[in-house]
This record gives sequence, C-alpha cells and structure tokens, in this order.
Amino acid sequence: MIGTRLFDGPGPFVMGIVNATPDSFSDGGRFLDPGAAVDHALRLAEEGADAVDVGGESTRPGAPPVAAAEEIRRVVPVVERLRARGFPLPISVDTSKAEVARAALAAGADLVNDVRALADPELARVVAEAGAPVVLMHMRGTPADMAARAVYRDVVAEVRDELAAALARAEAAGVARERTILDPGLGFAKTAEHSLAILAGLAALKALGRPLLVGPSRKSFIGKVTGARVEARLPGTLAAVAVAVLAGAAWVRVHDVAAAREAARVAAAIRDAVPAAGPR
Ligand code: PMM
Repeated sequence: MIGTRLFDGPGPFVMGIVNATPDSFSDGGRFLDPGAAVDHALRLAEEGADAVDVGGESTRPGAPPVAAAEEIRRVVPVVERLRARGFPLPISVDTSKAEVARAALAAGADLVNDVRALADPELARVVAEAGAPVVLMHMRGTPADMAARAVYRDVVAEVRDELAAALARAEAAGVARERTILDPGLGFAKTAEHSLAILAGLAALKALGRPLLVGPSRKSFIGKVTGARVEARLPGTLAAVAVAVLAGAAWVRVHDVAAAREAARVAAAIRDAVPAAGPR
C-alpha cells in the first residue's frame, strides 16, 4: 500500500520527479517556487504518473549539503498545497533527513525516498514509526564524495549485496520488509560504465525479492553514450526505461512522465508476451 493504492504486481509504475531545488542537474531552479512545483506535480499527474517525488536537496555529484530547515521550507509547502487541492496520487519525499521526512509525512506525504538507504538511524526510526513505505537506494558515501568511491570488481554483485545489507538494516530498525522498494542508484557512486552494467544485470537484483525502482532519467551515463546534453537525453532515457522494465523493474523515476509511461508500457507488454513456439 502506498497512500490509498495497492502497488502490487510487476508494474510498470511511473514516479514523476518534482525538484524544488535551485541546483538539480537537469531542472534545478525551475520549480523552486512552491506554486511552480505544485503546477508541475499536477502536470505530471495529468501525464499519467503513479506517484510524484518531491525533493528539496540536489544530489548531483559534489552538491553542497542543505540545512534541514531550508529543505523543509522547499518541500513541505508543496506537499501541503497538493494535499489541500485533493491531489490524488501518492507523494514521495526525496530526503535523507529525519526532520524533513517527519515534517513531510505530517503534511501528507506517503513515502520516503532515501538516496542513503536509511544510513541515518533517526530517519529509520521516523519511517518505522510512521509505517511509511521507503525507497532504499544504493550509494556509497555522500553526493560530495561518492565519485571517488565508484570502485567495484563486480558492480552488480556488490550493489546487490549492499542493498541486501541496507534491507537488513532497515528491518532491524523496525521497517517492515513489505514496505521497502530497492533502487540500484544509477549515477550514484557509479561511473557511466557501472550504470550501464547495472542496467545490463538488473535481473540479478530481483533475487532480493523486493520491487525495484530505477532512475535513469537524463543522467550522465546517457550523455556519455549519445553525446546529448541534459535537455536532449529523452530518447536515451526511454531506451533505459524500456530495458529496466524488461529486466523486471516495477518502478521508473523520471522527469518526462508521458513519454516514459508509454515506453514502460510497451516494454511491459513485451515482457509479458508469450513468445510463439517458432516458425510454422
Ligand atoms: N536520482 C536522483 C535523485 N533521487 N532517488 C532515487 N530513488 N533514485 C534515483 O536514481 C535518484 C533519486 C538524481 O536525479 P534528479 O536530481 O534529477 O532528481
């Protein structure tokens, strides 16, 4: 259950991104005003999003940390205004801070998306007490130092094992396993080659037994392949969305909801198709 809806089964479900930040890598500054962020969330709902993810702290490589009070000032008014208008979708809050999660959940958010996978025990406590679903994303270190930690022998196996450890940590803190969604964290403590390898090996992460969420949208690994600037990475994003869904991702987290939803639905139809027995 997320909000009032049961997100059971293989999906695909689309999480639309609402960044209320001045400096996110692809849309920083556009939705800093709460009214603009609210309008954007409404647009994403019209485009067919299944949930929206509201964030007040940029996690791009090297991004400076933001104080909790500032993050609350950016995020909570957006959640409040959406709920006051009867916004029908689950609202996720993209934060690693307990105070921000607490305030956003009190304002009507339904789930917590933590790029640090509940590394902060206080945030784990908040999530456990609220009984809120949580996205546990794989990263190493923090956005400030993660690039230096992108060293793997077998990136898929190591991400799988580190996500298993995050899941165990969450459960030990009282978070129900059934309330977790796992995310390999494309671009977080990963080179472009690592992110591509994760997508190629994504099916192996299904062994963890939890729904997977994948966030390829406009990321630099796409630019590395195509040479496209951030604003021109939609075609590459759609290829990654299709691959993720085909490999078993239940959720994709994207900026361009309408396009990604179509790509995800076609990929899911292919995933679920029964191949013909062969030439007649
Ligand atoms: N990527 C970003 C931010 N938050 N959360 C999850 N769960 N997964 C991601 O891949 C992810 C995230 C960075 O992208 P943005 O700045 O465009 O939101």
